[in-house]
Amino acid sequence: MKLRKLSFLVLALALLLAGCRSTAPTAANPPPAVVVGFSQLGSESGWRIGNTASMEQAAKEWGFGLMLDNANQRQEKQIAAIRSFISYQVDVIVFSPIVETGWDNVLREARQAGIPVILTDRMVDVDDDSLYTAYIGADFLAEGRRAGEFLLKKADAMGADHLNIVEITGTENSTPMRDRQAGFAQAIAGDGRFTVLESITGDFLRSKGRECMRTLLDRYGAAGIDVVYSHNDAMTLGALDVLDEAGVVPGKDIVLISVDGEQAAVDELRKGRINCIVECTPHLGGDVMAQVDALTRGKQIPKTIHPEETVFTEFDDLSEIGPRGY
Ligand code: GZL
Repeated sequence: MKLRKLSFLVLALALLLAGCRSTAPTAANPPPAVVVGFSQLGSESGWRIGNTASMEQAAKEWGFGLMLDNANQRQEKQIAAIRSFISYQVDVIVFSPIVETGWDNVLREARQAGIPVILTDRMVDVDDDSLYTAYIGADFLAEGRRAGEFLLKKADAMGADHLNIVEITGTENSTPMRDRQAGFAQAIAGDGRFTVLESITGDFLRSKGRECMRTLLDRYGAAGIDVVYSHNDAMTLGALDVLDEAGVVPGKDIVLISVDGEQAAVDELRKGRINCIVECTPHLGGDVMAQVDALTRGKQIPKTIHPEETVFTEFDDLSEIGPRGY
């Protein structure tokens, strides 16, 4: 334990210098009893920034040391961060895997080191699911279904007999991208009113959401697109920029369905420029750290924990939506 406290001091200072956030212990502020290594995948959206803040706040409330590494959208950086957490011998490793595959080896190394791993926000696709202790994050299939169920209701309200859909997807091979696409497809399956013309990836980035919308408008024309289904608000906001430039009235000429529930997007929903936002909460820190606490006390924890989530649509009383905080 003494070695770890000393090395926490050294490593905490090194992380501080390297730009990773850690609270360097002092005499007045002794090293924490529990240290969490958290590999965050990046800062690509308001959702992600809100998620990081939630994790930092919850660690502070629990009195845990938090070694936070931001991988800036690079899987190899996440793998390196996990290896540094192993060499430091943190109590628990938490990470949000940018994509589902490529984690088996590093997760085996964590297991060999006797360090439990909690997945937050996104899943991994591994041969042996005992390589991680728990998944704490959204049910993305349900989110996708909610998006599709809104469209069924919207099509009924429009009295539409056919609607052309374009889809702007999130990061390829990430759980939210795969399951939001699958859930949406399940909800509209068998209903002859809908054609998905094309799905292109915007990588959850506003800039790429803009590029995607421009490409789709060039390819199909505004008259050829009835619905945009975008896997996150950042890309939706980028698409809105392009629709405005093209003189298209979003929410009226083209139906927009988005996911996350960032404040900026809810503001657009209230203006009628987005028709539906499926909520995906970034506030996972409380659940994660409560499970870290249980684990470090030797308790069994649930394999899967999904947060409560809802959907905001043009058919709802939008005055009931409180401040979003991200
Ligand atoms: C969802 C999360 C996604 C958000 C995007 O849990 O992984 O990543 O929907 C973020 O905003 O980039």
